[in-house]
Amino acid sequence: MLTLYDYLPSQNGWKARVLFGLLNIPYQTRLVSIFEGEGRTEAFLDLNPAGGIPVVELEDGRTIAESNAILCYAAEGTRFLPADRYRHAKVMQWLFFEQYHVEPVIGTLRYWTLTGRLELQKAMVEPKRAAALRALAALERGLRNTPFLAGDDLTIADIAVYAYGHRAADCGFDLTDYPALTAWFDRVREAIGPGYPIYLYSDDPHSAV
Ligand SMILES: N[C@@H](CCC(=O)N[C@@H](CS)C(=O)NCC(=O)O)C(=O)O
Repeated sequence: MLTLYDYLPSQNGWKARVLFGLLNIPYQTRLVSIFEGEGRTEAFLDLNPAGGIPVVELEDGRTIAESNAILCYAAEGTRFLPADRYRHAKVMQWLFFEQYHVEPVIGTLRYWTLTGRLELQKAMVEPKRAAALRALAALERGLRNTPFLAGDDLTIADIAVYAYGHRAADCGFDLTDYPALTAWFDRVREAIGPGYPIYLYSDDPHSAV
């Protein structure tokens, strides 16, 4: 069985939980106490040299880190990662977009906001907010003429971008003027179905400053 090294308030971890659920992939969870430094231990760095979760450990002990690499591995050969060369490339386009424009921007702002770190990061907040607005505008444009990011059906691109994208309100963004984006949020929510709760950092007393 696969082992998922996870931290519940992480939306990067959430991506893997969702895909494993949709594909009925059995896995066991090993929670990593990232705020207590468990990700920086030798044992964990052997699993992922970058020290972050999620990490998947295969039955034979090999590991895969980076949430979107985990999605690609698990989705290979399924409807969530189309084989068609163009649609495959479109999925990759949005996975790379997510890792540059969404996760380190909306994800980081959300982390600072929900764990009381905004003041500590004061100089970086405005540039991040400007970058987040650019990301939201790009998504609004990209979703105007397509139900899902890579065509007519849900793919891992939607799961990845939705993970932090739909939490933009957690860091104070008002999405009233993003009708295509919010309609896509509804479509993704419906397509993945219930059973994938969002956890807040407040569930972890170690996450506060
Ligand atoms: N780009 C990576 C980011 C991984 C990452 O930064 N994970 C965070 C949780 S969301 C983490 O484990 N941080 C603790 C640390 O790096 O020590 C991914 O998409 O998986």
